[in-house]
Amino acid sequence: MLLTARRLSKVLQLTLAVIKPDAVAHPVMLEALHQRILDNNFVIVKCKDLVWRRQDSERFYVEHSGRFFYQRLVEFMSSGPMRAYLLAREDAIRHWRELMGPTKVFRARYTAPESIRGQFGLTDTRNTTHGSDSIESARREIDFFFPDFCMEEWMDKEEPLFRSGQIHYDDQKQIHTLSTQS
Ligand code: 3AN
Repeated sequence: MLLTARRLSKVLQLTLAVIKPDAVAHPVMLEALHQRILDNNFVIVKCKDLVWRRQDSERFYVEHSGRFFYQRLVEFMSSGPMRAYLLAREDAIRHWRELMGPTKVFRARYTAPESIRGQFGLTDTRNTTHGSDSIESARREIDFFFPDFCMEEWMDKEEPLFRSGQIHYDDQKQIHTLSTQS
């Protein structure tokens, strides 16, 4: 599919988005979330399905290790397959978090019923998606999920092309690629 080239003036920002095991377990929900990403003008730079070991979950959420929900969270995040996305957009971090809605599902349902968590969230732990909350955490989390990806190199070489060029959505790979690469 050829996307209409949208010439953007602001530099694209990268963020890490994760579809958690509660949503990946339901193919229809997973498909709806993938479509939601596309409908909201995110560029899908990378996408991968994976399963965490308990140690991965503990390491990723180490900042929450003293919290009452930590064990529950660690167990849940290593309980089944999930999907990680490397997304690009102007203000990607803010836009993805806005699209996810509040962490707490009860609040999401009432204050942001159209949000992903408002629509699909089950509990405060099984809340469908994750998103980086700052530039620093995006850098750390992208590195955690996509260790071979070099952010500096992408910003330097690919970002200007993604921003100004024609982008193809590759139906097979389910990611965007530059037209010049196809
Ligand atoms: P967010 O994912 O919205 O950035 P964080 O970073 O505060 O929220 O929390 C990380 C994850 O920990 C949440 N996505 C959720 O799965 C879990 N969590 C946060 N707060 C609670 C809570 N009060 N009860 C249960 N699980 C929670």
